[in-house]
Amino acid sequence: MIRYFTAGESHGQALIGIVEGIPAGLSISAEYINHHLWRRQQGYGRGGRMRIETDTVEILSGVRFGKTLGSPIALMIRNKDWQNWTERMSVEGSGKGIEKITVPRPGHADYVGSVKYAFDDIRNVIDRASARETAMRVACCSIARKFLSEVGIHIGSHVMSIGNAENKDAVKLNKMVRSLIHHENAWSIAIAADRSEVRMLEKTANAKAIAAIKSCKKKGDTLGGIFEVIVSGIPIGLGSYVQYDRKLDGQLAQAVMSIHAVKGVEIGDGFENARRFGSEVHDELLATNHRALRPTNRAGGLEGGVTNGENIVIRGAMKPIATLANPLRSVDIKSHETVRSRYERSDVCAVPACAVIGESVVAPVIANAYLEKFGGDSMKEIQKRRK
Ligand code: EPS
Repeated sequence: MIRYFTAGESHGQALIGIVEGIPAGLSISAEYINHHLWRRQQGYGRGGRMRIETDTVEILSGVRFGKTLGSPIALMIRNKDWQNWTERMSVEGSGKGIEKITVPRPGHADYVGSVKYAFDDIRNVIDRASARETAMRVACCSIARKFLSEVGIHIGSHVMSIGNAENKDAVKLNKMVRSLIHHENAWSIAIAADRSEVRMLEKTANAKAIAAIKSCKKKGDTLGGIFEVIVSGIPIGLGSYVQYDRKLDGQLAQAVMSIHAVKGVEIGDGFENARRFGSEVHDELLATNHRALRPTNRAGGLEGGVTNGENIVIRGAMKPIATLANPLRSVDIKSHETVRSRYERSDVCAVPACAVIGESVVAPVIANAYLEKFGGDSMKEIQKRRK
């Protein structure tokens, strides 16, 4: 089974990742991972940090002559900004003379983190709770994504809304998405979305979103939004209904919910379906020569926690980033006074990046379900088993 861990502080020396369980013989390169890292760094509304960093990965182990060895893969992304933080984030020394941060930002992990770990300096929380960690998550998960692409499973995403800016015509948007997939696979959605600064497929919504971010920035505020991840090429029967922790929809929801600032997840038309009659919700089965076909996919490709052969559709709702240039009230944990919260350089909107992270985190979940069904130790063995 594929497992991965990340380590690293936002302003520390580097981000580190270890990926285990990738079968032997998978072709992988730093260039492939770097492309996804680049995609994560894009988007209108990002802050100053993205102008400092050009995230690139160093593969330290588990790959030889461009192919995985089946052994743990160690990855590193150096933080360029580290050179500006060597004293404040030093591993050694006493920290004497370094200013402590004592005002938590509402909505961030600052307050709960400082209480939980008994810190008197919130910097200790900020640096690990930062969404900078997602750079390494994207790197780790892109190896699972590469594995999936070799077995015909492709992942894409697009942004559905940013603040109030959205395409109100859901049917039109759905048609657009479907036609992109029919021409190729779900990756073609990502390619189309990557052409837009806000990763939106429809021009009017795109322009509205950019205008919304611009005016939000002027006000010192932030904006969230909703993104959709689509996975194509899925065989019937991944996941299981027989035990709660084997339900693939539950596992996918956990993965997407674990992304920083994501506060809602739906599979297919999850929330909209709750307002409809059953007859308007369930995807009918129609007989064809080979197998039952469905004219609709409101279930988002999963029934009973098991893939039904349709594309997996999973959406995430990202709340607006908690760091506000025009801050809310907070409490100084040292003086216990109500004060204005502090501002620390941040993004105004990171929904486009969040969509790329969403594409990434679903990859190991689906790869594991695939390996459970068709698994083996090497790519050769796996390709044979699928036939
Ligand atoms: C991020 C790096 C961070 C933030 C952002 C995501 O860098 P810095 O803290 O130096 O500005 O820009 O993190 C947050 C929005 C957050 O709230 O923590 C990145 O690499 O994506």
